[in-house]
Amino acid sequence: MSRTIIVSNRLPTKVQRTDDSLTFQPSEGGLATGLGSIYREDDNVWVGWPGLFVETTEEEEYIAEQLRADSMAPVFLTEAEIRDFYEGFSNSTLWPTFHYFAQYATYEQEHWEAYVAVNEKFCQAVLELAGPDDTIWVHDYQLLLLPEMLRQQRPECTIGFFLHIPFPSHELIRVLPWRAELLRGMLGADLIGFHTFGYMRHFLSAVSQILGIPSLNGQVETPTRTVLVDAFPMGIDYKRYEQTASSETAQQHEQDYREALREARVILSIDRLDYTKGIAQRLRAFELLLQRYPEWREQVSLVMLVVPSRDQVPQYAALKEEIDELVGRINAQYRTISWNPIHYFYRSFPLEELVALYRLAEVALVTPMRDGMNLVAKEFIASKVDQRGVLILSERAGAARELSDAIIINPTDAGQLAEAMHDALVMPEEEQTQRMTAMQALVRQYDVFAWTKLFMDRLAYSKIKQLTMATE
Ligand code: GDG
Repeated sequence: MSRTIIVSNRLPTKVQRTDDSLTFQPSEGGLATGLGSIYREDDNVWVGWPGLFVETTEEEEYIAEQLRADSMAPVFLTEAEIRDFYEGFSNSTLWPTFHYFAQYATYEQEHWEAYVAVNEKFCQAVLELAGPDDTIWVHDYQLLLLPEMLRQQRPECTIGFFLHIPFPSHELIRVLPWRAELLRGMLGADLIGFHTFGYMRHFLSAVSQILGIPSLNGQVETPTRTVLVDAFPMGIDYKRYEQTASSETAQQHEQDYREALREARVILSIDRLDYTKGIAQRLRAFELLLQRYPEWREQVSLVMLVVPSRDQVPQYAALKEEIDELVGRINAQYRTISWNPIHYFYRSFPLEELVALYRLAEVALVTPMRDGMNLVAKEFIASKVDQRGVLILSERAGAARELSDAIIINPTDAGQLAEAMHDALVMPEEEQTQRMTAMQALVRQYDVFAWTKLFMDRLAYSKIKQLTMATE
């Protein structure tokens, strides 16, 4: 019987060291939820890094044994690989380039070599598990070379690849010294998926401009195979957010927050710490709102959650300082004894509290400079069980392609963003309900389970197509 193998840089379980023991914490991320029903079925398995450096083989064996029981197979990374492959090539070369922050990108040959070596390591780990007829679904920018590496070793396998971040204009891709290798790596797949048609078009034009391989209707004709390319906008586990939002616990938390904030109206922002998310620009726009519309002072607070992330990369440490400084300055200037303009948290919250904040907020600010999709926007919508609330959404988040009933803004335009906040705060309830209901229908229907099914069905179809073409 053929099996399905999921491969991503991180496993859906986070292994952490506390004092001298190890803890295993299941991830609550969207991908883990969406693929949970697949990798735990039959003989299927998820291959990935458990997220920590492990020194001894005894410890590696112990971790592998624990994870095996939950259908996972770990790939261990050395300290040098974590530095050069993960923090280096993945997060300091590919991440900034693909998010149009080319000025932050570094181009280190050593990082590239580590990237190739770790992709090979993942390849070996998959080969140990994969039979000739298996289906392998590879995820994200850390593993762009893996599809082709697998294709070389297992020509008959069905291989899918999904990119969770934007695919930029080929003008950015061409800057990378290793552009051709990266594109060829992806083309080892039978099906390549992106969040939007825009990313897909950029990819097809990069393949044509850089590799000279043409495409027609989303089909790339390499000398040996046809590769299908398509858009699959990722969704969330809608019911989970809807149910959590209706729970007693979330309602109680919301009540507590409301009292603590003395009934001030709430604008909410939630992100990982990242320069792509437009956090500093958002703070400046909020300050502009308070300057232009003094009537909102003491009436409205910005509740801003920033989840710590990648603090070993220098730009992230600098961004953290910039945010600390901006929040401090704005609060110092505008606060009163009974009102704080910005409530800033630099930590992560349990799901019930997160959803209580979605319930509480009248306005959600999702204003990244660039974002593959952005699931926070969809979670806010799913949690609005009373159909009230306004989403302000950046035109440069993948989610904007679907959520046209949000207030769509250009995140670099602070003036426009300040006006959008004002408009959201005065929007009549009827209009809020109308927009929210339309967005809920869409997010409910195209949830993460529909996304997984669509991709897997299309992947199976791509294989049948290859086989038919081969016999013609
Ligand atoms: C990448 C792409 C794409 C945040 N704070 C807390 C918390 N979160 C959860 C949110 C949401 C997730 O983290 C963030 O997902 P995003 O989609 O917004 O962003 P990335 O992490 O950058 O993800 C992105 C995604 O992949 C999927 O393809 O949409 O564009 O960059 O689910 O809820 N969760 C909890 N507490 C927090 O404090 N429990």
